[in-house]
Amino acid sequence: STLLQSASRFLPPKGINKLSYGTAGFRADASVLQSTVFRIGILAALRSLQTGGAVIGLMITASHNKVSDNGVKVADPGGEMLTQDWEPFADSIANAPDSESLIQLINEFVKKENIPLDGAKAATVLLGRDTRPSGESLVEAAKHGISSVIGAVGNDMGVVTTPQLHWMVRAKNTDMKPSASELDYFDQASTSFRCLIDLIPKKSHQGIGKLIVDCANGVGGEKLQVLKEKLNWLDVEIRNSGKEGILNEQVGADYVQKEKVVPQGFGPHDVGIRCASLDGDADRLVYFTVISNGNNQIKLVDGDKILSLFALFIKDQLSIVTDDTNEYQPRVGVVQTAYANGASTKYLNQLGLQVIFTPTGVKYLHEKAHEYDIGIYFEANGHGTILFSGQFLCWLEDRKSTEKGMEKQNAAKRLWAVSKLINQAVGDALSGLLLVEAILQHMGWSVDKWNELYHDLPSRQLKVKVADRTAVVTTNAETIVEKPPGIQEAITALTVKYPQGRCFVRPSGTEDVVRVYAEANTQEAADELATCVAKLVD
Ligand code: NG1
Ligand code: ZN
Repeated sequence: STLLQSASRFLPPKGINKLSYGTAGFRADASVLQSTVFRIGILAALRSLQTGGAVIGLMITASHNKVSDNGVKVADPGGEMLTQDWEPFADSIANAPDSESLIQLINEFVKKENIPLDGAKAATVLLGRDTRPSGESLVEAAKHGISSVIGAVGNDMGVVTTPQLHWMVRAKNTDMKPSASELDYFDQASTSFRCLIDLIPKKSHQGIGKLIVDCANGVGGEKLQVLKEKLNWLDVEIRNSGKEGILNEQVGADYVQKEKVVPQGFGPHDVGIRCASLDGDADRLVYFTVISNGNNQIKLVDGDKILSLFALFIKDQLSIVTDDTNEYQPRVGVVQTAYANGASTKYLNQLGLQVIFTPTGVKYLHEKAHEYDIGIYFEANGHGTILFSGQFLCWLEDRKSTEKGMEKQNAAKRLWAVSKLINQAVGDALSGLLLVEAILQHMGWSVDKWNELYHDLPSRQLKVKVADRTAVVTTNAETIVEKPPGIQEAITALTVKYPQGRCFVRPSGTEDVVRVYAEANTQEAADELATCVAKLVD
């Protein structure tokens, strides 16, 4: 068969470690990924068949990893991450040693899932890649995998951000836009952004100065340039767009958030200016300012603070649109992980918002946020978005046109524009950036004013290399250690010694380490607590 022929051309190299779909798809050195990507091409085509011919996404990226790495992940019909039920199948086919065992696994799975392989339904897979040099040949491998499934076609979108690909998948399947393209993405983002700016009350309309964006030398640079040309009065300077240096090397959101120093190309001349960093595939966003005489130190404005800004704005606008006489009261939920700074959680609670915790990983946060009319989620590292329920959007559409009173109507229009601007499929640095900029302009706030919403508690993150990270088992959104026995009691005994102390450990889903996180009232105390707890798991 054609599958057997092409499968035998894509065999995994001998002697590599077992691959795992993990929290963010398969990632490894690009040179070992050809067969994995070919096989995930098959999986994506099967998923399309199983979902009645829906468009499925396949993205070639390794996000913030070094340039020699690459990876592959799959987007489901709604634009969200591949359903968790299919992850074991992804793992098993990625690790099949030869074509015969691969074909056997596929046949078993097709039977079990009742996937119609008769060619009656067409399967469509949308392909995208970031700017890594290995991307092109990996996309070719994926196309071979897709076309080895009868009736399946791959549509190559070329170089796009991860969130753009997810957005297009979603738009094609659920927004009744079968022809949705990258151009539609840019149109929707720029139109809804302009709408938010036009709705700013005249009195608070004031310049907030320019923004400088570090694009991690990745795909975000060229895409932000397109937005900048569409919004020609938007005062943004683009740095690290790709020509200045190497992808993710001392640049980008991951580097800035973890190291808390300026990225390459930034320095004393930028003191006082609002700066932002994207990661390599533009699905993470953080802001920062350069500290004067600070030896390249920065003041970080992380995902928790972006979340807090969004939550505050949404809550304000919602309180204008709704009143006690409305029989429909939209439910707002804010979703965080244990890595959220304790000061942010306290702030959100003080705003009267319900805060829920999930384990680390976008798939968990996204799923939880879906339970609300407005679900806002962010990881501290800058990945997050806002989800709106269909029921809420219907209600809002009605308010937008029938509501008496200018301010009520405007607030409804603002919320509507937010739902169009922000990516409903996945966290998106570009649309997130436009929303931050629109809200700051609306409030007339500087980045410092924003940063003063609350003060981060000092924190420390450490990683401990262990023989077997699966020996650590956690519960309660990863805040409590269940196994090995005795560890949790020891962590608690250490933590209570420090004012405002909080500490947890968990096995990483992407690296072979156990992570330790500690928070306390001083940096010295947070460092000490983290170091002591790290010794417990070592
Ligand atoms: P792990 O390695 O499971 O901690 C990391 C990040 C997650 C998420 C994933 C996927 C931290 C502490 N963890 O997961 O937030 O972004 O990578 O990329 O930043
Ligand atoms: Zn990323």
